[in-house]
Amino acid sequence: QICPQGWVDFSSRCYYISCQQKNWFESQQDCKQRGADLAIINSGEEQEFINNLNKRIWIGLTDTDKEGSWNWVDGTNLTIRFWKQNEPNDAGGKEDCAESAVEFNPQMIWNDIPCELQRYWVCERGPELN
Ligand code: 2F8
Ligand code: CA
Repeated sequence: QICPQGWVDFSSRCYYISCQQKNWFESQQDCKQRGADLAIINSGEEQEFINNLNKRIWIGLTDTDKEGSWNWVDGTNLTIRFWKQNEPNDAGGKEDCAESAVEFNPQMIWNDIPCELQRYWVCERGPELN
């Protein structure tokens, strides 16, 4: 079980860390083209790994379908949550995509922001099975 070249292995998952910034939709599209989705965060350890990248990045979390109903792009249930205090707040009525910022406390790090903003992004996929 190995990650494709240029991907980082963490806890039996593979992560692609972008060097450019794109809006949320283009970022998810880029991940799809790489056989992945934007990062889906399922544990404190995974959130800490993302935090340690030291970049503000898009994660695979959006409420574009229904305001206030946050969904992971891969369809899995939103169980563990790492929203900052008082987030998500849909500021200005136009914040439908989630970013993970860089904080001392990685347990409170997500914020909803407008999807058209430019951010780095992280794709996540399983390893290649040989
Ligand atoms: O105070 C929280 C608030 O801060 C900013 O808006 C002023 C954030 N906007 C961006 O980062 C674009 C809001 O999302 C955030 O809720
Ligand atoms: Ca917000």
